[in-house]
Amino acid sequence: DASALQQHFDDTIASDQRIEPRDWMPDGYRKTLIRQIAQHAHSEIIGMQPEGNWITRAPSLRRKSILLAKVQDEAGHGLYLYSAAETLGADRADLTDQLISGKQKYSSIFNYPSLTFADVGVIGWLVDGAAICNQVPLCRSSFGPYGRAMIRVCKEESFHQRQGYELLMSMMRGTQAQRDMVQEAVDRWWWPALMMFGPPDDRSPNTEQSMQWKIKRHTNDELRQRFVDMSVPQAKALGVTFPDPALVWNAERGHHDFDEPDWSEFMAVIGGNGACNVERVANRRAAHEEGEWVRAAAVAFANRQREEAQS
Ligand code: FAQ
Repeated sequence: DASALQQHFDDTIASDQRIEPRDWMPDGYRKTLIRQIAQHAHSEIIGMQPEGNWITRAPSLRRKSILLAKVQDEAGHGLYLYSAAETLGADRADLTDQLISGKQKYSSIFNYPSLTFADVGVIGWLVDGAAICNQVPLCRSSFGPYGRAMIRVCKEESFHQRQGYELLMSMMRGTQAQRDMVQEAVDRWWWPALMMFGPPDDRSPNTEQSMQWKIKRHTNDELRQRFVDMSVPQAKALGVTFPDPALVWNAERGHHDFDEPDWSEFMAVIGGNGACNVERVANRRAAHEEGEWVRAAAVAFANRQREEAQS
């Protein structure tokens, strides 16, 4: 009966076991996972655009091939995550419709423009860095397919992060103009990177329940703090600064203090009013519409093969 199913679910969560697709789960748990996984998948797909912008203009063949491979990895992550959402009963075509109609969100970070080639390095370093910080704990998420997907995704994101850092190291060894370009890109991406972790805990409607369900393993503020602490020594080694005068080591807390991002900007961006929201979604919609004949051809081919196998 219903209470026995709920009890079994609660016990599974309490004993740190995994919930698998065929297990009974509360509707809210399923809905929350579909929301988070879909948003995550959409982020990977939309996240191809800021860096994709530089593929044709990468300064060398080596940088171009690295960037191509990285952007292609993001597509793979997106597809992998859509598959995880499908194990919960979501329909992939429906999720795409929700993205291109603006009903489902994707990460705020991808609504900022990538203005110089240094942005490619900074996205790798800070954006992939924040993504890893957020996603490593998700490898222990209570839903099996999501946790397992995160393991592979994190391995690739770590590689991406080093790629970004190495690119920036090269630029910092270059001319003063190149160093200035890196600093300018860091100044633009720092605050948006902090916003990736979501609203502060006291304004995060989903955190408490998601922590109870062990979908999330840390709160938004905990992970944001971890990211700041991790990034400060990396910035020092690189020779750049973050645009926050309040950023100082607090020996008592054993953490860095830092200022709040502009949460009204965050709300505007997730509400669809960031610098690039319209362009990002329009590009995704155009790709979907222009790809219609490919999907139709794939279905026709599969049908013909099935008919041939039957005859
Ligand atoms: N942007 O109650 P909470 C990548 C929404 S990494 C947009 O705190 P939650 C790799 C939230 O959905 C980026 N929306 O929500 C890459 C909720 O919306 P609702 C993707 C945001 O879920 C690198 C509302 O605000 N990573 O793509 C954001 O408990 C380089 C209230 O917030 C993931 O998605 C935001 N930043 O915590 C690719 C990781 N923050 O209820 C290419 C998985 C919050 O209106 C290049 N997701 N919202 O529908 C998570 O860990 C969580 O969903 C959080 C938000 C932490 C993002």
